[in-house]
Amino acid sequence: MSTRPNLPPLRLHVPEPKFRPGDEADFGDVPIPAAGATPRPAVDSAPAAFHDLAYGLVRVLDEKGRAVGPWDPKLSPDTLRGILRAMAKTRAFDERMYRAQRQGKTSFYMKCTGEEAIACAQAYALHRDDMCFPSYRQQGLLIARDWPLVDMMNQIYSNKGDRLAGKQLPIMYSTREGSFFSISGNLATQLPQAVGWAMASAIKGDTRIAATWCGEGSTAEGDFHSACTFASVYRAPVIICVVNNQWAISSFSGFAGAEATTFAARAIGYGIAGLRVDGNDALAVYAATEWAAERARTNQGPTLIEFFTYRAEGHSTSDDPSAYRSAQEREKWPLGDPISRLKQHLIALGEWDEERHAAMDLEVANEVKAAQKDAEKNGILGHGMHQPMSTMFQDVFETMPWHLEEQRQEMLAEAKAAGIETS
Ligand SMILES: Cc1ncc(C[n+]2csc(CCOP(=O)(O)OP(=O)(O)O)c2C)c(N)n1
Ligand SMILES: [Mg+2]
Repeated sequence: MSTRPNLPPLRLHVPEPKFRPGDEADFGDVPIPAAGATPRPAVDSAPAAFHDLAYGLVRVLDEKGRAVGPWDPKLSPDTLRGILRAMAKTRAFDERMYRAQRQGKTSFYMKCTGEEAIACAQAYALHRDDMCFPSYRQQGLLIARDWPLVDMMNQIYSNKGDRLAGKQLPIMYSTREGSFFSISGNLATQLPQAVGWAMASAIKGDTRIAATWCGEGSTAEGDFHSACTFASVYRAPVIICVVNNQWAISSFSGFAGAEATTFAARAIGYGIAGLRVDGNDALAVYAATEWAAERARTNQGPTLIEFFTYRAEGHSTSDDPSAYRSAQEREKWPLGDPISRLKQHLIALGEWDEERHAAMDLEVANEVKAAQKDAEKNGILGHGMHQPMSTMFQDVFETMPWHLEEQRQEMLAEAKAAGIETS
């Protein structure tokens, strides 16, 4: 085969996850710096001055639940309780909607279990009108911003209250009033869109910034890299968040490059400020986002933040993680559970206790249950047609192109001939 027998044959490296089903999981080799050990650079420092932060881990909450070090955002107990409640509500919402899918009330659902601190604490650190370009795992943004749960459920059920009229996959919310850009099933498209929106905001002389999220797997898409280039070149007022939950359906993070370096280190090549943050530490998430937002608001440019976390459950209701990863990973994962960690902190401060926590869990579960009851009045999957057939081609283009109008007419004529109701 070889044309030069004196040279070794070439070979490829194919990444392989450390643990597979049945394996003992051991994260002992994952470096976890102590809470409080990472310096906090001034917001106007040049990105080149803090390269180390792309390889470390910003952490605030220590093992005893104390907030330590320069990144402690020093939030009031009320704000801490607000973030805790948003996370608990997100988890309760996920539980309920997962169950609704299993009951056949919707076709699809995606949980964010274990990742709640990211969207929930960030919603508190951003302004309400900062524009969010999320992926499908940041439902916590809407929930923390007190967006009506019924509205989200209507979309999940594609029922007659669905503001998107059944045109999107369940969980792909969209709300202009909520500053929440339409979620796209095409991974990473939201990144260049967010950078473009941020550039437009600056061109108009506005004061609003943009934030965008993608999973670590999605950084392998070209869109991630063109977004970083534009963000760097024009110093766009944007925060690019990479949620590294270590899995992309059944592909582990190694296939997106995690064996070679960190995702935060992608920032260095683009000359962007890069931070790597404990994604299960709500205070570190808040502090990093506040820091990045201040950079963006004061024209210091973009920040790329990697949130290191773990996808505690399956990718979606269509997935079975026990087929490809060790069941022990979740319990062995060293950064813990974000809700338990913030709860422990509030208790350590003397601002919370087990009784109040149990009462809160009950309250949010009841709130979700009541919303579900209301949403189901608008219909669930399989219980008839919730949107008139005649609307099928609407709301895709501002003005319907001739070929869609032609197809619409054809469909209506066929439905009429078959005696199917269309309006
Ligand atoms: C362009 C594109 N490629 C592939 C898919 C199929 N797909 C949907 S989600 C997913 C995994 C994404 O993983 P990651 O970015 O890590 O996000 P996570 O699901 O872990 O939050 C894949 C491959 C898609 N929707 N779009
Ligand atoms: Mg992932």
